[in-house]
Amino acid sequence: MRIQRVELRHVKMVLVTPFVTSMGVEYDEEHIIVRVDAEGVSGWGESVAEGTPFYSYETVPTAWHILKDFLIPSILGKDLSGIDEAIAGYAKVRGHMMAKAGLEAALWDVFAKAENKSLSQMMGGTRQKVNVGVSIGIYPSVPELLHTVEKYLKEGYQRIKIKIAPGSDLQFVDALRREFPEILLQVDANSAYTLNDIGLFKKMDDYGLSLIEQPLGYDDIYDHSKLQRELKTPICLDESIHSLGDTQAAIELDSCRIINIKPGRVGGFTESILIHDYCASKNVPVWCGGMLESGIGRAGNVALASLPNFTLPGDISASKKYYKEDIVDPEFIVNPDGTMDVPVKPGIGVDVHMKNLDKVTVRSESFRM
Ligand code: OSB
Ligand code: MG
Repeated sequence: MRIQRVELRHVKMVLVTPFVTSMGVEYDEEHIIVRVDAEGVSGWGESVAEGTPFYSYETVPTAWHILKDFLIPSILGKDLSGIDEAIAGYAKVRGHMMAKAGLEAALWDVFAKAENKSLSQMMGGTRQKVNVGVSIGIYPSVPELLHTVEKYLKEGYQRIKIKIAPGSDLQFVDALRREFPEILLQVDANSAYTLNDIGLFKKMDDYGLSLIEQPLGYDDIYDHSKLQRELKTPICLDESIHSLGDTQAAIELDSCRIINIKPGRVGGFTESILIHDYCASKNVPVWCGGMLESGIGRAGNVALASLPNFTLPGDISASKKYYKEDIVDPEFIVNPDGTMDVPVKPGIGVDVHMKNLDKVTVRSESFRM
């Protein structure tokens, strides 16, 4: 496929509810939408670099720079045989996984549409529906959190993840467990603790949590192995994992027993699938994380989660959980049984809602051969 044009759009979408984590409060989400045109086919991807360098060092401006000055020039005008050739062309760019993943996703969509296959089929997916969960920010009080959780459970979500931070942790876990003894419940600390907090995690160990996500340093693998040794509850790594190599190190060191795969964090679907396959070979379950994506990024996550070793419900929620209006048509919905349908149409399997996309675009730039 000859790559004729690439367009970047900086989008800013207002969240339905502000998202509070140990990293701060987010009121809106900024990402980059990538469009690649090749021989009459348009492919769409989403780079999940955010407006702030708090979850990751990448931001919209850094991803824009890397895309514009290095990644796009490496594919523009080329007649690519496939996605691997594109990846090989920019492999010398170190890091910047979110920038890479946005472009790679658009290329997956181009090649899938050209072959008349859904993304799920292209990736080797085996499910028509994926099990989904919801990620809930930190609430000011226990009653407000209980009320929110009850609402999501009624909508069908199969598991609840709450964000925790020092001072906003055990009281919420304790209250949720009392109220909902049977639900799949997990916590995400986004690196807010250190090994000095081992006493707190030992207490949390008694609540039958499915996992504790990224309790320690955002780039740490070693300290997590020391914590995992002391706990029955599986640790799940998010921020620390950027590649298959990181995954192998974490599993060999027993730093975690579950992996959160976010395509944006590991450079794209290709690396995500390698991590999935390795974890499957080690009997390590994986689940698909989220970055408050629009429907464009969500479509890729749903397709990825249709692979066989995605055995735990993902952070893949309905469009309306995040945004009043999505930029795809139809928007993503959650079935009453807590599943989401995997799109079957070619590529991302949903149409881009151009009018809504224009409304949230704050800057765009296009590049031609
Ligand atoms: O740590 O998983 C995280 C959102 C933005 C940045 C980091 C994280 C998250 C979420 C939300 O937890 C997941 C989602 O519903 O998209
Ligand atoms: Mg996380």
